[in-house]
Amino acid sequence: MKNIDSRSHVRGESIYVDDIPVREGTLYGAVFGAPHAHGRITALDTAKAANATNVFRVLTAADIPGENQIGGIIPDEPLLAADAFHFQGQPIAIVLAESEEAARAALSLIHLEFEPLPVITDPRQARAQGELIQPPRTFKLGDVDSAWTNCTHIFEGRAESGGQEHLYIEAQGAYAYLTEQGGLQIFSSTQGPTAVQRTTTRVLAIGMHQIEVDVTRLGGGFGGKEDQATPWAVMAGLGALCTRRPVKIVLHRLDDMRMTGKRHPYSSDFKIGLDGDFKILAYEVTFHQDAGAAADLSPAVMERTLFHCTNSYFVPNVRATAYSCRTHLPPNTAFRGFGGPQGMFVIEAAICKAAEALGVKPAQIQKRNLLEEGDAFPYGQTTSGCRALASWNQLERSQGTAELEAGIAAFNETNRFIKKGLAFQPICFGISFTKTHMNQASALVHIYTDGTVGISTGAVEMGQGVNTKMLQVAAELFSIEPSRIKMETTNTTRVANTSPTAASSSADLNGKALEKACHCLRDRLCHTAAGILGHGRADRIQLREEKVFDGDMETDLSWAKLVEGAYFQRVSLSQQAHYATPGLHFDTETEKGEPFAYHVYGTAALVAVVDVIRGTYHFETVRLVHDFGRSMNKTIDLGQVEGGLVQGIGWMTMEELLYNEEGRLLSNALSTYKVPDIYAVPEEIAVEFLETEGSPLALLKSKAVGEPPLMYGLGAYFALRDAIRAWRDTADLPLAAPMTPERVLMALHGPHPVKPVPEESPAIAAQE
Ligand code: MTE
Ligand code: LUZ
Ligand code: MOS
Repeated sequence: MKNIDSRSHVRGESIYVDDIPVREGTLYGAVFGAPHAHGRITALDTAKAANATNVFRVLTAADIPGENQIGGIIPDEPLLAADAFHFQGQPIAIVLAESEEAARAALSLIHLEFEPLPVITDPRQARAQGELIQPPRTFKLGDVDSAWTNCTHIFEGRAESGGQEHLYIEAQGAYAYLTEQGGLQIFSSTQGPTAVQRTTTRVLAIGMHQIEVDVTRLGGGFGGKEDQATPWAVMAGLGALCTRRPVKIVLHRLDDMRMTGKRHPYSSDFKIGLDGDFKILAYEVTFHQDAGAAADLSPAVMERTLFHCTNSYFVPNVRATAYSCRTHLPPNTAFRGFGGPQGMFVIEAAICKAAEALGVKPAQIQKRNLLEEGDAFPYGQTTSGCRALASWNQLERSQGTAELEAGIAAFNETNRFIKKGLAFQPICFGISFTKTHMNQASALVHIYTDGTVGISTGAVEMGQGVNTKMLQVAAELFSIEPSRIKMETTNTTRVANTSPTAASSSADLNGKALEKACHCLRDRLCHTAAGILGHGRADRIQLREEKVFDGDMETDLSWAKLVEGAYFQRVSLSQQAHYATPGLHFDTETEKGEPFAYHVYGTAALVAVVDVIRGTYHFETVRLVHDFGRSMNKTIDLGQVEGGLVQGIGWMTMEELLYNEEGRLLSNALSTYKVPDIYAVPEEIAVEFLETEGSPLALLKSKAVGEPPLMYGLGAYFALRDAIRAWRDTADLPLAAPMTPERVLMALHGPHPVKPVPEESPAIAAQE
């Protein structure tokens, strides 16, 4: 089954917010953001802007009828800054004009006076000054303090990972207009339609029942629209309410990059202890999360960092503490992996440091410590259906990693100016929202009298293929042609109170709700068919390929005739259903529980090739074995693995997000912020499906696949480090990502303390 959007995507016919035909009288909004990172507002004059040609009105905090508050977890962020601002680009005013150009042009006429205040851009400094979003949290297992005495080897260090721009192709945007009787219609490019509805209610002081949020699809979200699509939608709604005209706000790419939050940078300290056999006995880690200027989703992201602090390893004694530090950057937010990758990077860095010091390959330590069935995570849940070792072994066996390793050694022996490096990257990712109550979803199915079907769920299509998977569920349960089924937009009046499409869980949650609805309808139709066939034995009825079977006998009744018959018998052809993942719980007092429905495992091997004169590099091959359960759509799932992997490699290598000390984003355009393009993609990506039982909590036993593959990308950093090591000792190299070509060059030739370069091999001497 192909992705149902492929055809319209390729033909340019797919509809995004900016493609919605606008209504007569539409106004266009442009947002005036704070010119500095921290300041107290002393004067704001919008009169000149408001009088500019084609400008209709300028809105400020004073125009907000409800609460000037958009903070979801902690109420610490205004929609429009009124007294003070806390990051560069923080929205202060909205210009509404007859055209986008007129709105943008008027921005420079807004006059703001402010008293500058000190700017913090370093999370450790924020912690030192007591600037925390919430109190720190600590996850513990065993007894770390007494475990150190049993360790043969102990290593300490610091690990740092940078931020990451989402760079969804469709920028943030929304379109809103008033309908009759106080209603407000909002089209938003959001992963969380209910979040938009709820926050609009708060800010505009109108009931949720008056607000209809509709989402056709997103041109990518990657977490950047889980929460941060909301303010633009609320602003469009505010504009519509204040002017009684339709309002459209679509961010310019440069504004989107400057004003929105990104993946959280982390700066962390670790201490790791191993026994003589390289078993990890103890691990202690302190995370400093750069939350930016407001909480946004940072507390939840920080929580997932703690959940994944030991990645796919069993460590009997752990103490992990995380600080969410308030700085003056745009509030950082969800990004594929949601803090998990940042947590995993630190233990991988710790293992790498240990391996380099002990003179062994990191893989030796990694493999020795993989989780086994029944092992406990620091949060109390134990593994079930663990595939950590299975995926590693299968990778070694069928992807020829031993030959790969031998080939690299031979290559490095004989090549002086090009060096190769290898890294193994196991992953383990927990599936479920870590906030238990969010693990619910619903679906609504209508069967029309002609036998066609319309499906609504709470899931938002953002390129990950969830609509195709939903359609597959209905097609399979009704045993009808996919062409009979239409996936409707995600709309808050058809499916209410949704969780955002996030946590890789939307196919599982919404698909399970859809399964329930389809089962109900199928049961009703089987009863109807049994009645029509005269025996009343619904248990004998089967729907198969658009036909009704009585036991194994085909009948004259087709799907379409059955549906029509049901209508004339006044049987309901519509069904709503709700699903909540069973068995989940978590206690934040003890920091123990069963937060995840299941875990996804896998192992990758990455080969980096470094030009040691230039510091440039590429990835020759990535081979991986991934635990899909029983993939319900291999094409889509393969796409998720490839996309996630490349996005992870980008984060670890070329994507360097830079703010200066004034909190100004320097990498603010595509000329200065590099994401992987087709040339940066590994030459070979070999994905092997580890076919497993799946999990009963996964949709059709097809495991969630959206986020986990991003974490294979962590290996890119370590493969590069391994290649550099073939040229020069890396012991004193900071464990810091991204490993840009600039950083690689400095690692190869820079002034860090150098240990003696190993003797040159005879083969290289011969080349001389
Ligand atoms: N794939 C595409 N093409 N575009 C996206 O925006 N977002 C990722 C992932 N894959 C994303 C994507 C993120 S962050 C998540 S949480 C999941 O898709 C969400 O969808 P799912 O729950 O259906 O897996
Ligand atoms: N969003 C969220 C997420 O609110 N809770 C989560 O646990 C989560 N995990 C991954 C991605 N988004
Ligand atoms: Mo994904 S970070 O859960 O939107």
